[in-house]
Amino acid sequence: MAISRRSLLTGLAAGGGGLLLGGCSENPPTYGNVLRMGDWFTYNAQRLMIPGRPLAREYDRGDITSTIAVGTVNPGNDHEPSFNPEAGPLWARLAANDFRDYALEVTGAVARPGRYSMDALMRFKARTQITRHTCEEGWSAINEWTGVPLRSVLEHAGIKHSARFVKFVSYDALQDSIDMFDALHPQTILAWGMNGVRLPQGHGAPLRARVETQLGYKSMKFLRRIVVTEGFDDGGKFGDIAAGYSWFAGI
Ligand SMILES: Nc1nc2c(c(=O)[nH]1)N[C@H]1C(S)=C(S)[C@@H](COP(=O)(O)O)O[C@H]1N2
Ligand SMILES: [Mo]
Repeated sequence: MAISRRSLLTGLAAGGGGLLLGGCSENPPTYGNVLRMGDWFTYNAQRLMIPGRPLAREYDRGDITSTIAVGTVNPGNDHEPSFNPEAGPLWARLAANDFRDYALEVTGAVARPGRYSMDALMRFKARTQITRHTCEEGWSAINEWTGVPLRSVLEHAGIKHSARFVKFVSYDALQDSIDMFDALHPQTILAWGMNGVRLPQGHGAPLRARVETQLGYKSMKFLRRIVVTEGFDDGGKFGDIAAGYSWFAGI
């Protein structure tokens, strides 16, 4: 399956340039820093070499491996390295009530900003995929993920033509973003299920991103909010760059 060039251009072309054609100043990972030219090259090389939209490999149920939860496993625990004093206690309160009061906030460059409860998210047509998670630290694991394609939620909220990135804000002290190309990818889902059960706490309950085209750290757990942005936002002290990671981690 491929996202047509037309839908890509609809999503990206506004605002002068567009990702595929833009010059350096339009490309997110460098912003003037020579050391980040490697990111710029990887990003552009991938985007040029993959004009269609290849799917990440999908596996069979028998290939599923055990997985440990890494990074934040409990955003409500103030001993966690990425504890967020503002959001962590909110998550703990929601978790105590089985996330019945949870709502994902969708804001930014959308026609209809809003909040989506778990029930609302689960009413969208779900996608299930068995994929390999590849952590930047060298391990990988295969699991089945079920959720709503990010694309469905973005289209429901009404993506503005100026939209170019989707930012993920977590209940811990992490943020990340992906470009519209990956956001509209059919395997980019907001997962609420894992291996046939509701997403376990340590793996990002109640909702996490699965970005199958990039390394594991791009699959943000414990989603609080998604913000559609027109400009690149590196997440400041909450972002990849501050943590020493590449913003673009295509695989
Ligand atoms: N909010 C949040 N998301 C996160 C992390 C984290 O610490 N906090 N760790 C990332 C990293 S480095 C990896 S490898 C995966 C781990 O997912 P898992 O715990 O389900 O194995 O989540 C990613 N998403
Ligand atoms: Mo990771």
